[in-house]
Amino acid sequence: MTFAATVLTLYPEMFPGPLGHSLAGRALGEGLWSLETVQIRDFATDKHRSVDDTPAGGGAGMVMRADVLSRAVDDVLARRPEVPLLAMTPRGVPLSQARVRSLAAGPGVSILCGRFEGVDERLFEARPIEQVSIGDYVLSGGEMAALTLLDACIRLVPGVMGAASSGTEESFESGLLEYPQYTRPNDWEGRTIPEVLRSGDHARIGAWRQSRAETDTRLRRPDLWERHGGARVGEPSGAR
Ligand code: 6GU
Repeated sequence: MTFAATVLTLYPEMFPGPLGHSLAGRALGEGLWSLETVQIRDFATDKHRSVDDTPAGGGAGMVMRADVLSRAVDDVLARRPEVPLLAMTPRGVPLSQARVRSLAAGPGVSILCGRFEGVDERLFEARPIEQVSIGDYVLSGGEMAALTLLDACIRLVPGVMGAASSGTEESFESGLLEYPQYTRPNDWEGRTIPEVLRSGDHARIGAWRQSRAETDTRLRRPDLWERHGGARVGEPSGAR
């Protein structure tokens, strides 16, 4: 079974883009995932093929029309009824590694890429669309966000990553940032690799890595640390 990605966009030439290279590109060539783009403009009906109009209530920019988008969305929902449909928008629910993992375990994903100042809200009321954001900053459109989401999914599709621990030892899988990594040369500009990592003592190495994952998460991502459980009761705070 392969992971079927369908992207609804005004800019199909942006795909596969970077996903045609490296790990994802190799997997695409091997048929481990597939990519279809749908040109939203093909569902416009007027002679100028318009897909957007001025915002109700006034304001800057243009809003994507529900009537045009619904025809594109209905076409994809009819052809891929078992595949979840997402819309990339800064108004969406933040993407998580847990959601990525659940998508990668399924039959694929369909993704609507918004442009301009947004999408007519009535589309989201009338169709089963999950609105997703990739972070608290604004992109000029959903295409780069869709590429990001697809990259995160594809590397977890069975067969894509090979033996590389299938990604379960990484940042966010444990609810913590990953521990730092080092490689040779041992001495670089007078800085040496922590002795414990060269000791061959896997119990000590495991304990050191867990400790660094916790310290780094607490200092860099207090939000994650709090969700992970934060400072444990009964543990002396001096140990951290
Ligand atoms: Cl999913 N789309 C856009 N346009 N901007 C974003 C985003 C998505 N996530 C964060 N910023």
